[in-house]
Amino acid sequence: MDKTVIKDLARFLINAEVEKKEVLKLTNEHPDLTVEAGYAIQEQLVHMKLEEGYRIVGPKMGLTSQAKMKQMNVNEPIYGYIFDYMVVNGQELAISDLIHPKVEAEIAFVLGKDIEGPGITGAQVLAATDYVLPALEIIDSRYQNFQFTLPDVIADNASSSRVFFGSTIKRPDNLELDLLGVTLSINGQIKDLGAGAAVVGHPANSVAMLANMLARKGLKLKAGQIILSGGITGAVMLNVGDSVSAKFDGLGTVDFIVK
Ligand code: 0L1
Ligand code: MG
Repeated sequence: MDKTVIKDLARFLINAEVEKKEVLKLTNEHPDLTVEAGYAIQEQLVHMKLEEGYRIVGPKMGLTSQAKMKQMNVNEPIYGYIFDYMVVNGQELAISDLIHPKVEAEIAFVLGKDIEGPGITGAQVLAATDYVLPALEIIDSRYQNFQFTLPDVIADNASSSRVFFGSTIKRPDNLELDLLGVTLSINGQIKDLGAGAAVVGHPANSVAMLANMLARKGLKLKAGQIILSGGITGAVMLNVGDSVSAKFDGLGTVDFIVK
């Protein structure tokens, strides 16, 4: 794809985020957009955000559940990036800054040393992990009604928007992350629940897949990055006034209110 078109499409998606306006998916105008071109647009978008002065907190995995992969007809998750401005300090989500946010519960990993694929396994990820912590990721596709194809959502930085991190941090060897149960409640009602195994069998497998996918681009996972491994629960739509609470077995709770 032509470099100018890649730049224009990346700017189009950044503008949609900044102006909080949903847009039509890129493949309406560019029906031949490939997954590779989707990542080229994402890379350009990341480059532009870095140039604007934002910093990467870490990469994230998306579409890690069987349900989401089946829905998108893919057999591999996708990745995107969480930036510093996306991390919410405090317990309030300003919905007026967003388009149509949804929330999903995830486990985040912080590595003690770099991991470089290919061939990385979940066991190697666990051995390299300093600690894990609970997270609530807010996804906010820039596309109308969350309607997109795979290249579209990759270009849109995997719908990344905001994240709340919990304050309980633990070494992974003290936890069975695949069996770790999570409930996601809104206004006191459980909206979804799951166990870590919902994330490609084990959240560490997801981080290993991420390392191997990044290796195809000559990139690696870096020590100190906070990596979101993928949704244990489904993504639930948010409305003003919602009180959101997720309970993670052994990892405490993460709560916020939608303002
Ligand atoms: O973090 C995620 O799993 C989001 C991936 C993009 C799909 C979506 O927006 O639903
Ligand atoms: Mg997610």
